[in-house]
Amino acid sequence: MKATTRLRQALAGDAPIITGGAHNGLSARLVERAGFGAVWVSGFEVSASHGVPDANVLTMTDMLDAATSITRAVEIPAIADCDNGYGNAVNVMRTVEDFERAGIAGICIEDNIFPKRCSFYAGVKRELAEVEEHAGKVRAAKKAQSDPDFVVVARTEALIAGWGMAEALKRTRAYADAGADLILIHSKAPTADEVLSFAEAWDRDVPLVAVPTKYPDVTVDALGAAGFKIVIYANQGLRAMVGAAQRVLGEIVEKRQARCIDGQIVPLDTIYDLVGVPGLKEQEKAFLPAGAPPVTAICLAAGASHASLAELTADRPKAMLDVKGRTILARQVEVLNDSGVKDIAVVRGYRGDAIDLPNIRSYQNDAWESTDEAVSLFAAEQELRGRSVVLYGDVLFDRSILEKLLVHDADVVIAVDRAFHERPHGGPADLVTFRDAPPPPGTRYISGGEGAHRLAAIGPDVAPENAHGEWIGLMVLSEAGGARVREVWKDALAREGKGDDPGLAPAASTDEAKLTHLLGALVARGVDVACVPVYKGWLEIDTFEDYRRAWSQVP
Ligand code: SPV
Ligand code: MG
Repeated sequence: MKATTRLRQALAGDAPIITGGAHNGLSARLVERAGFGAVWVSGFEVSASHGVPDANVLTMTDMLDAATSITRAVEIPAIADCDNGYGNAVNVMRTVEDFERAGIAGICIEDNIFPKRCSFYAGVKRELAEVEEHAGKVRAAKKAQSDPDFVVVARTEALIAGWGMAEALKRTRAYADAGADLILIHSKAPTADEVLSFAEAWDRDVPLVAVPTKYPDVTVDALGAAGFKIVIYANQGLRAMVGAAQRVLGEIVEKRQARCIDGQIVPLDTIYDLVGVPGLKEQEKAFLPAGAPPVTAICLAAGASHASLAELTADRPKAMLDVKGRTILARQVEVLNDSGVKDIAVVRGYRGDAIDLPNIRSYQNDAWESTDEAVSLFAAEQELRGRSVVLYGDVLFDRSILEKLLVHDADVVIAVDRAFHERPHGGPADLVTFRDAPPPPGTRYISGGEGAHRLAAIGPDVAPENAHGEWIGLMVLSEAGGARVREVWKDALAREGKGDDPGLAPAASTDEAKLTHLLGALVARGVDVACVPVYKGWLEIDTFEDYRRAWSQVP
């Protein structure tokens, strides 16, 4: 239904329409949410919002802009304060056309001369237009409207100017006779007596409008009983905002931080809601290309280091070791970011407080001394909901390796180095055998040309002579893959809880479980773990010897 028709319907009801002043879309939304029946595009508020007095300093188009943002923001009908119509009757006609097009349900024009002065400014020049001139504007406005439901409110400033009740009545009768739909009788008296006496004397069949700014004691119902059909609370919202902002801003400057004003300001979510962020999300979902689903990286950096690195890692975990000016973790983050993985979580444990990279989420494995990788991974369980990259905190790898895994569509994908024979090994290696016969050792895979193999067995127990490669400590899980891993873990915990073997052999308990044990358990359940073959291009920093090698090999 059109705003004009809604306003007409509300006017046909018994109760007065409680109307709230606004100056933009947000303030209008506050008016609407508070339960007002209509919004008043207030010249006073719009002027104030520009930091200028309410004195025709702004132009008609400034007011039209504000009115447009208001009608776009709310469902309730808007009545625009059009001052004196921004000129003579000719200007009024153009004003009506423009405001009608902006979806305004009605305008109000007052009998101030141009340029006007706000009704409440003391000590300023106050002159009123001739009665005939203003009646002419009312006739022009009614003639210019194209929608028969559009409302023209005629306002007299006779009582404001101190010209008396007789003058106010003379003027408003003329405006009613010129076709005004409502009469606004404005008063700056401290009680409602003046407007109530006016209403008492009012002898036209045209309803009245009140603006109880200076006489706030009167109730909407009392005004309604006296014949007022619209009651405008013209600027209380703005004054509330100014009061709150003055308090809060002053306190921030005084205390030099913002914590002190917690509780005095609304949470950001309140603003998100007011400006329609939930709708924005819906629109994005409905109309933007889905693109690749976001990927979260989970870096396991909880464990302590090998004895040979004890001195270097006395105050930090291995992931925070510096390799030629950047830490291992910073280098990992860079490779992840370069491959489009921006969402990164780190599981901390040993010296976790030393992990201080910006833009990463942190989880804590407090039991890092007595538990292993699987417990660390599940400290960040909530990150396993979508697609994820799981990596050890002590490996450096080429971006091309990660990208090979990311383009793969299997639910569980691991990177397996086929050149493992050539790699110097400090500690035990996670060797891998494939279920299917691989090409002969030394085969160089060409990126994109090879399929993945399927995992048969993984871990340091795989005999080198049976191994087809070495897992580099990097895996990618789809949403379903993550769900399977969680399922394995949940079952293991449940079994263990009942005193049974957790099913993560060779780990005897969930505390001892490594990622290789989770992978083995997936295979045992018939899950295909895709092994993407790679040829070197990575480093594991386990021992001091590895660390020294990293310094010589990393660019
Ligand atoms: C306005 O809100 O701009 C009005 C009402 O005209 S008042 O300021 O009370 O005069
Ligand atoms: Mg005004």
